[in-house]
Amino acid sequence: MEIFWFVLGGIVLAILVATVTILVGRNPELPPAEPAAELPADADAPGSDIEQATDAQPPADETTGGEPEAVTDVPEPAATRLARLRRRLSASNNPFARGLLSVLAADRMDAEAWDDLEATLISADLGVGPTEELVAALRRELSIDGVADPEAARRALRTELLRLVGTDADRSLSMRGADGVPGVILVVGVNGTGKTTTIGKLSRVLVAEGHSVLLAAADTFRAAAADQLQTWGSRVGVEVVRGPEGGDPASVAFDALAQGIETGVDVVVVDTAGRLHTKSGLMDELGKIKRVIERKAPVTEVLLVIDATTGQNGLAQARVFAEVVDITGIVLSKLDGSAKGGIVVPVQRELGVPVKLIGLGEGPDDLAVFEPAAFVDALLAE
Ligand SMILES: Nc1nc2c(ncn2[C@@H]2O[C@H](COP(=O)(O)OP(=O)(O)OP(=O)(O)O)[C@@H](O)[C@H]2O)c(=O)[nH]1
Ligand SMILES: [Mg+2]
Repeated sequence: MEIFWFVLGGIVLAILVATVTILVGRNPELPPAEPAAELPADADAPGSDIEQATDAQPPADETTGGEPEAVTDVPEPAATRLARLRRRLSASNNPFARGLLSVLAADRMDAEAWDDLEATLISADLGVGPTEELVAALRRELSIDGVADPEAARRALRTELLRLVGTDADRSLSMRGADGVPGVILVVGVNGTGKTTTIGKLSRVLVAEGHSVLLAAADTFRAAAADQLQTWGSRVGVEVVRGPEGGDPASVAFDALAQGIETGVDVVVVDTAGRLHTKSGLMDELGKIKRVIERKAPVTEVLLVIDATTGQNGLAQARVFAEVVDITGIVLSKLDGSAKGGIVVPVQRELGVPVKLIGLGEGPDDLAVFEPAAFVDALLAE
């Protein structure tokens, strides 16, 4: 019996020892568990490496010509641009549209309403000739269809406005250079019309469409002008060729073309200094810029930027610029909030070239391809 208790005691002791051994044996595992607990800290390191890698991306991209901005600064798609066009031209924002709608809101088109319509169209710079044509056509049409219906008046006005603006013209930008040389877009106009801003906005569109673009800062009057262009360019990863302040603008354009040909870009866009059309020396200089560029490559598009708010004066400018450089397209800037949207019609007639682009604000995506139906619909929208 004693032996039994002795054996039992031995077994219990053995179990105790084994338990203690296991417990103690586990304890040494705790320290490794602590480093394991530090793993998150270690994991932080790879984690921060990842963050660093993310942070490091922009510098890495800097070597590829400021790509990060091209990635982050995504131009607005055409569809929402058009929605904005509608908003900016609609009656709530645009005095021209407001004038048209108030006339159309009349119960009946009596003599006074016709006079009001005529006055609205003329003050919107549609021009006397086009206004008379439009009013005569409307009166003809509405006298057949029954006079008093404002909806019929709106439909007729839409048809006639569209006819005056024209739907046949090719409004695409011509920028296909011959034999692998870049297309060249030369941008001209009087001071402050929106040339540089338009080029900035246009660069974004071209880049978004997958074109490679080079900008030429051939406005050497002010260093700030080249800086302004550079700011626009850098946002979408587009390089700017610039010269010394006060240098020869033609030679900057020439250098840009040389670089554009060498690097094989699709299109070179040349910004020029604003110049009064009445200063013949400055106009001669513009002619020279174009001739010098054409030693390298044909200028495929000459865009005249006209500020829509300047009204009839825009026509006078257009005439003189067209004599010096063959204008191939018009950019009507500052149409947002302008009561002068009617200038589209006389300026196209005067020059025989279409409005191709319209500026609708100071924002980077406030430029739209001019689409007559969208333009007229926006003007006549409720
Ligand atoms: N509201 C509005 N402002 C515009 C538009 N386009 C340009 N602007 C503004 O007009 C001003 C002149 O624009 P710029 O692009 O510097 O004009 P520019 O023709 O290059 O001027 P110069 O080089 O000095 O002849 C700036 O304040 C622009 O933000 C537009 O479509 N709408
Ligand atoms: Mg400028």
